[in-house]
Amino acid sequence: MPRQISQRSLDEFYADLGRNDLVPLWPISNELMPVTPRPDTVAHLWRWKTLRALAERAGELVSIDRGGDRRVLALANPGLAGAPYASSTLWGAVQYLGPRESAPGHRHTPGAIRFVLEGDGVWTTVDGDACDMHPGDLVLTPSWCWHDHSNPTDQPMIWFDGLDLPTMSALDAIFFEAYEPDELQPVQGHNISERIWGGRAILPRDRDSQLTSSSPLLVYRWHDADTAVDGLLREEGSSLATLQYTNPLTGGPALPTLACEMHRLLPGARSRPYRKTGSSVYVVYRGAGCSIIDGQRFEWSHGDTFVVPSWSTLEHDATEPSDLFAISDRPILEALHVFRDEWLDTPQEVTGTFMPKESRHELRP
Ligand code: GTQ
Ligand code: FE2
Repeated sequence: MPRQISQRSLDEFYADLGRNDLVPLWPISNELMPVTPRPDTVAHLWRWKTLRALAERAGELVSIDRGGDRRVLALANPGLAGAPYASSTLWGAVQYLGPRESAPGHRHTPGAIRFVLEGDGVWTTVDGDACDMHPGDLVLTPSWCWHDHSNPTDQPMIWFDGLDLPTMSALDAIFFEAYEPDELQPVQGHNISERIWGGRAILPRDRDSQLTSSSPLLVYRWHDADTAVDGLLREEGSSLATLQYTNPLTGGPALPTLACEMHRLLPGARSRPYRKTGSSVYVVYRGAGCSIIDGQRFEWSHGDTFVVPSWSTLEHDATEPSDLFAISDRPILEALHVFRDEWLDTPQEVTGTFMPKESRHELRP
């Protein structure tokens, strides 16, 4: 520097920057541009036992009214300062619909998926098409489609909800509209999209879809996922097979903003360590085992739900044949040409085991 600069003139300079709504880059550049992603989102797991019990209590204590619209418990990632988000980009939740209840119609720009964990006989009506929901089925409610949920049975139903809500919120692109004046839309028929678009790769020749960027097929059956993942696993002869639920018109992801996947794991071998940009929420549909995320062991079985942050190293180790359903923000990263992933050669050293909350303090009955 040409001449001596006094501490006082520097202090005054920084104060003047602040007063003029300016921030200098030099003290924060490493934080703004880390060498590799440093997410606030942390790896975390919610036990099914806890989710199930608290969802049921919500069913006893809280009605579904206009305004709230949904009886939903959002996964709140402990790294996100109390925000009701599973990761910085993904909404994950459990939704509970009691016997003979329905959740009123509405639509919003965030796109959503449902993956059924327990119960049978509920349907989600999506733009007039009542999509019947059975365990292991995936139902789409693409952006701006009217949707409501109906339970005509005497049993409650619980499913996992995934939405791109945090991303839409960051983009200030959220619009919402309640269906009026009735609570529910008229049902034009059941499983219409499945009859038209559900023929595996054999599809209508002369039919345009109303939906373009989202899949026109709104429901993916457990039986089809099971058959497909079984075939792939056998053919590849490995202990891990991954399927993507695709838009039959494009072969791309089911929703333009959300990827939906099914991972089948066989016991006996740890999967190869892997990391990718973007976060994922995993829902254990079947089986038992553990996943190692950045050296931490997360033990899981049916209904447990866990978050894998961006660029975290992930390995699975099943103790039973297991099926993990997952959502991720990968289509967004791919569309922007910033998706990266890699397989690593060395298994992680396990440095700790995740302790879920309910083993630290007991839940009330
Ligand atoms: O079922 O329509 O978990 O609108 C969050 C927002 C579910 C739904 C959620 C929603 C819904
Ligand atoms: Fe909704």
